[in-house]
Amino acid sequence: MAELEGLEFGKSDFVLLDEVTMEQFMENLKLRFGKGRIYTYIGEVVVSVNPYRQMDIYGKDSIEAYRGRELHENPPHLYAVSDAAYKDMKRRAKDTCIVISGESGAGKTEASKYIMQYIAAITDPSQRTEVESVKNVLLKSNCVLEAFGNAKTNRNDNSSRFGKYMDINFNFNGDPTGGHINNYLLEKSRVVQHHQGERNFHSFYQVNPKHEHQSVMSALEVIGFSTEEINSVYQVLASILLLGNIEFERNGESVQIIGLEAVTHIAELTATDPESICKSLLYRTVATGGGDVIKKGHTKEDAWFGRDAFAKALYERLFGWIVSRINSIIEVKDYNPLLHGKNTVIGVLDIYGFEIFDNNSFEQFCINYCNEKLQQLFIELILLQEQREYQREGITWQHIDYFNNNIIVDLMEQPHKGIISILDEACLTVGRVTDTVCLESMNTKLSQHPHYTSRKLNPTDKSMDFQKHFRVRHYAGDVTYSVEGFLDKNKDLLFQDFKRLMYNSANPVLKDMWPDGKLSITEVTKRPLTAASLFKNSIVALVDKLGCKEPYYVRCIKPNEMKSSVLFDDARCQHQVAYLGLLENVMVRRAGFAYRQPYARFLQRYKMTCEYTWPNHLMASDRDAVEAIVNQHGFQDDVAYGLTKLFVRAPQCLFTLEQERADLIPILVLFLQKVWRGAL
Ligand code: AD9
Ligand code: MG
Repeated sequence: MAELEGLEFGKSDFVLLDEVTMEQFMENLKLRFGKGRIYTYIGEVVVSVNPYRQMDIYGKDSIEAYRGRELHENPPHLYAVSDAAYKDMKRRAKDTCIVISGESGAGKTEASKYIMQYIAAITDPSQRTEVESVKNVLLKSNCVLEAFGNAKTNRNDNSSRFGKYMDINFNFNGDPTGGHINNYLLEKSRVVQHHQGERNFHSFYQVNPKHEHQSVMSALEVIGFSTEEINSVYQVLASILLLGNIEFERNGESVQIIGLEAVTHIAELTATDPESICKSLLYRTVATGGGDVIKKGHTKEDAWFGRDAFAKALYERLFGWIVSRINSIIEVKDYNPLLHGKNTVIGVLDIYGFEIFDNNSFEQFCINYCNEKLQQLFIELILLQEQREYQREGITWQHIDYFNNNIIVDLMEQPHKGIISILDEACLTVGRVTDTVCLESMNTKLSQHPHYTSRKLNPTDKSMDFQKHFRVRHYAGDVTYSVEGFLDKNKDLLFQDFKRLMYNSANPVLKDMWPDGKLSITEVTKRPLTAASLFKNSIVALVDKLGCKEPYYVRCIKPNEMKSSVLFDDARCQHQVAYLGLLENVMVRRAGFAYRQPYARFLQRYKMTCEYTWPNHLMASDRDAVEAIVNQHGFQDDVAYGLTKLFVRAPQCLFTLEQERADLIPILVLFLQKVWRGAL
């Protein structure tokens, strides 16, 4: 068992702070980071600070130390929450989930991998082939998803450019039987454009560094992709790169392609013909009012737009296809609840954190919307969880005031009035509605909203071009969005011709990625949902899914911008603590009873501090023995007795007990040594 931490490492649970102030919170966080203690609790929530160095805390010994133990028996660790989520799922046959949040580079993806490794390590002791293979596929899928969904950004060399929610299914024995991955909003614009110093998705560079390429290839093979499928994946990647070599020039009235060799090459790779590719790049098929179908030539701008949209869509479809292929391999098959018992789930959510950049666009808007929704869920669930625990234990619940971000969520998602609706309306309006016109509409409709600032209202502020920006006061801080490109990104238009082109590919794998290419132009009358609405729907579904599970939280903090293992940037960390709502979290936890522990465990830890319980008690129950400890210390007014647990209102009681325990241990050790040596 891992050694419990001494007091020199600070408080292992923020609820034990003397006072809940930002100063004390930060002091404790910094002290612990400096001493290599990267995890700290707030009750059952783990606060994690990215160490930016290899820590010796994830090995087999650590796994054994945490296996089957209760949360506060060992120093705070991801493994402890993973174990709690697993035990909860197994003992109570209840679905649980672990929600990991924090900004880019804070350590979410690493945390999700450690959690999965832990779960894999503690399950299936008899190592049955079918369970081992499920575990293997689940672990290998990380490698593949990272290769195709991660990229080097200015903030993180291995930044996830998509949100990931993975369900792991378990049978009644508690062994993994399968899983399912949901992916959210892949940042596909990176395929055609990225900031200086950043890169495209890793997958585009793994043709050269041989070992990386091989590890992805072997992961694909282990998961169960066929050779044909793996070849197809690389053919699509190569085609996207080649599309970048195609350019357009005006020739009289029409537009022509420069780079026909690239077209020929793409045709070979995608099992289509060069002529069809040229047509799709230069024309679009439209249905006229009279029901005729005609080919309309692109302008040069349309052709560029079409080419980029095609490259982005090829990648997005490829990524989506890889995920669904993995899902089809790991889905639980032949599960009969009558034979196999209840099928339960642990979900792990690793999703982009709140983003505030110098230039915030549509993607940041969506990501921040998602974070508002998750924050809303966090507040509701943390409070609800507390309420339920009080009910279970028969203790009276007192109302707690907290900041409710519903008002911001409404600003973004409310039908007809919210920003997403206004954007959608602008996208559906016939004729050329520009980003600026759409902004005007938002300014008019939302100018009274306390969390929306029309930049136009303050034209003296020269820091931003007021015709292009609006500002939202998010729970995590103010973000100024540049509306430029919002409508195009929201419409996410891809000419139907490209879909048909790919659907007609002679390669069945590629065809499979483009099922909607089957529709003829006269059938494609209904407008597809906009990108923002699709995203909104997927996040609403995600929140529903998480809402009916027992949640565990990991809140990740990035200690500095330099990827340094020793630097603790006070201002940056404090900002994150503030917007993750960690202080409020401590307050909620302390508002009623800061600390609670099952009677047996409380007794085990503090029995040495009371003459009636040391070394053993003779009372009717552990609860009575605990009462004896409480009474001897005069804590009667600070506690309540639940059915199975003692609830402690004032953390000071625990400090006193901890201190007494720390003072007594050396004396007891001396005493025992003397007994052993026969001196007593
Ligand atoms: V992003 O939103 O996907 O851009 P994440 O996922 O929050 O971001 P990530 O897990 O990728 O961050 O961590 C960034 C880097 O920090 C990793 O590549 C590691 O180099 C480093 N890191 C994070 N957590 C740990 C850890 N527990 N131990 C050691 C770590 N290094
Ligand atoms: Mg990540």
